[in-house]
Amino acid sequence: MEGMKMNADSTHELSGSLLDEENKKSITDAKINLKIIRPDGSDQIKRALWMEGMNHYGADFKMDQKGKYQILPSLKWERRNIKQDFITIYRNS
Ligand SMILES: [Cu+2]
Repeated sequence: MEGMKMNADSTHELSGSLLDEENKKSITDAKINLKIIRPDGSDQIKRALWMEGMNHYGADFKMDQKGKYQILPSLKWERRNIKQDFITIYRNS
């Protein structure tokens, strides 16, 4: 994302937000870890941090290969653990 600094180990930021369906407010205090599995099978695990002003959680990853990436989010909020299935994205170029 523009204006955000990435280290040499990262090429892309993955970001997202969470909404409490009961009160329609953003959840800003969840603990989110993202595991990414790259096309060559190597992986990175990072904590996604809440970014005030951007209003999203974000983490930087190295996504420099073409092909299929699998992302596994692991969320913890108010003592609840939320496990999600893999999200699959493809990089074509
Ligand atoms: Cu961001």
